[in-house]
Amino acid sequence: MEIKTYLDEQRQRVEKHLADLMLEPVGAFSRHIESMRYSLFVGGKRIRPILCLAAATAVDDDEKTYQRAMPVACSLECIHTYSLIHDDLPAMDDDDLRRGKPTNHTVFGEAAAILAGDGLLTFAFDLLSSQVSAGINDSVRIRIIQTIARAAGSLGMVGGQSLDMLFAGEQVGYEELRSIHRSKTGALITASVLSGALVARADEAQEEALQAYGDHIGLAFQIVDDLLDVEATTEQLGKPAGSDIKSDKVTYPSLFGMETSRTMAREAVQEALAALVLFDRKADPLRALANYIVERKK
Ligand code: GRG
Repeated sequence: MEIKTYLDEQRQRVEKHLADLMLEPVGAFSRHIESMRYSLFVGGKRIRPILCLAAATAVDDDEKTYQRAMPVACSLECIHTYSLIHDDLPAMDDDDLRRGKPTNHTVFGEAAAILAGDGLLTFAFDLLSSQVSAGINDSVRIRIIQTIARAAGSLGMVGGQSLDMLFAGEQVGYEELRSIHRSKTGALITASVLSGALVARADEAQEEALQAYGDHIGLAFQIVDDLLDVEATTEQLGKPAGSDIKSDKVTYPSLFGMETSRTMAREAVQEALAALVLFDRKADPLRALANYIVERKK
């Protein structure tokens, strides 16, 4: 499958639905909603929603299942975008470029950016509770909400970010690094895959396999992110390159060197592909996404 065509097409479908579902900037809250929309529509690869849709398709390739997964996919992008807005704040990474454009707080101010993040996070759960309904029973819906809430929360992304802050400037070892990344980056990626599988009513073996797939690509994604921070340009990334070195962060390249890190990312992708062995051709988009994650240039 041609991954570029697939990604472009999926990104467009996600963005169309995001545009349909997102609040309109009218009325008393228009400036606040504008600030949410700014970061949501400014760009981004949309990897998490696409993983959710591809996982649903791997289990059941009926278009109805894909459509049912779409609001879940959109909610994941809202949560991810909130995390980027907050990550860029002066109290966190203090960055002024994201997705190739000025960061939310440099455009709207710090207080408005905090609220834009809060608004997107909350809106994601509004979508999950109000838009994920047709063809999905309440117990499955609750499991989807729980899976995403846990991945985004204190034992997932928020917890990982707090560890990242706690260890800033310290010479952490591999175990700590792995644990930061598993929660900060990996948890939401795995939840994206699992929530898509839940929409499609995956059985236990499929769920287990997709959990393993998500864990391995989450690791590969993070290693590649570290490699790109060293190798790519600010223009390519749409965010400041070299920021890990500047902030003296322990990363895969700083612990293992570039070549070993690249090998580790490729091995993680091989393990992700191996986890898909029980799936047929319907999982080809997931296979292509795993390869894309390790070969990506931004
Ligand atoms: C503030 C609660 C809170 C969490 C922040 C996401 C995050 C946690 C921090 C971002 C720092 C970072 C560079 C993490 C590495 C992996 C990552 C999440 C990269 C950005 O995701 P992409 O590449 O971005 O999918 P786009 O813009 O394409 O959506």
